[in-house]
Amino acid sequence: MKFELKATDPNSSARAGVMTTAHGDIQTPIFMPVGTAGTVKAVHQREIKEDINAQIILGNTYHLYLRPGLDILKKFGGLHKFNGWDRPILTDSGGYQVYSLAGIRKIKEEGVTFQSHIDGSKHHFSPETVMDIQRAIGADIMMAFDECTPYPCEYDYAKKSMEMTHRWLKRCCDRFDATQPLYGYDQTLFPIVQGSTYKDLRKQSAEVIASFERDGNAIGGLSVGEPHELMYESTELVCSILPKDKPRYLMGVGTPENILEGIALGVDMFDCVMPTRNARNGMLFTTQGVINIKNKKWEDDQTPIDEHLGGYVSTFYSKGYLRHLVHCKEMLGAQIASVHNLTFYLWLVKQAREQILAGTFLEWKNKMVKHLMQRL
Ligand code: PRF
Repeated sequence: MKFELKATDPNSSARAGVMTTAHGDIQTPIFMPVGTAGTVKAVHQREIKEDINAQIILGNTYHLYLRPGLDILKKFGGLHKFNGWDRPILTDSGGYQVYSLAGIRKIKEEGVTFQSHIDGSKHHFSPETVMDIQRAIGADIMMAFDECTPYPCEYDYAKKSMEMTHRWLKRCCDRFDATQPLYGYDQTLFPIVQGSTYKDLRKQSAEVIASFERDGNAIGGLSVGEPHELMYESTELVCSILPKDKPRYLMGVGTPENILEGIALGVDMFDCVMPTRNARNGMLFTTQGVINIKNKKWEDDQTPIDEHLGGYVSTFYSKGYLRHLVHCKEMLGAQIASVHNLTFYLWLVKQAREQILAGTFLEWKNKMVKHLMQRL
């Protein structure tokens, strides 16, 4: 994988770049729609590509391993062939989903034993098995196996956990380097910085992670309930240590505001369930601010969902019609709202990139953060 910086903002740490993967280029900064179980919920591949113009989507090791399982994925020749998405895919390692979804789990040095959230069956993930699973999925970008600590977290626990994540990373790299891709194209591995909200731990973790000299680096353990200021401080500190010439990925972030602030601090990649999950609950992000489409005030509104966005569903359907669909829990409501919100997120990072290339990012960002988070 290659990463080329195209521009750096003179007034912040924001950067615009291009990542090159076996399944095509990614213009950064980028938002990656979450496709947990091999599908971005309620959205067709054609819409992700042609309406939303996503350049890369996410998959989850934990979910894909449980269903459809590795035998099926291997028979199909990997996730790209299985779901028909021919652009890049990044898979999370399970180092987060195991903690947030699985039933009773035991974390040991060797790995994690957990119960499936689907049928209670018992499974084991280790740094090695998680590398093998991501090889079988065929992700362009694989993530290291880590432990995401909760917030708040005792210092001693955060330190021990971070040290184990570093040891797990060594095992991930050894397994990754000792194995080959299954489907004839290159894959790469990103390590993950941890350390909770402790500055000395974050610094240490960023230094250790950088020393592995992989193609890109991720920042984990944030956006887990800590105040935004702490998230920004940790991100700033970690970005000042991670190499400039490699992409930085802030995992599970966030709101439009979080993304713009993250870009200003030097982050290149983001993912979050927020645009799709909130869409299903009627929360829409628009170029004019945030809308709760279930609100009665939209009942007779004949204006488009967002006429400034330019996407198909956002211009074609009215707020009043979408309100009716979401109100009646019609499936089409979830579909339209999801496509709309993702179109907005991809529009946002594209605008940010253009502002960085033009050298005007910081001023634009400060204006947009206030504008976009207004409640309409
Ligand atoms: N680790 C992994 N995936 C993640 C996180 C993490 O810390 C987060 C934290 N916001 C989201 N997704 N492996």
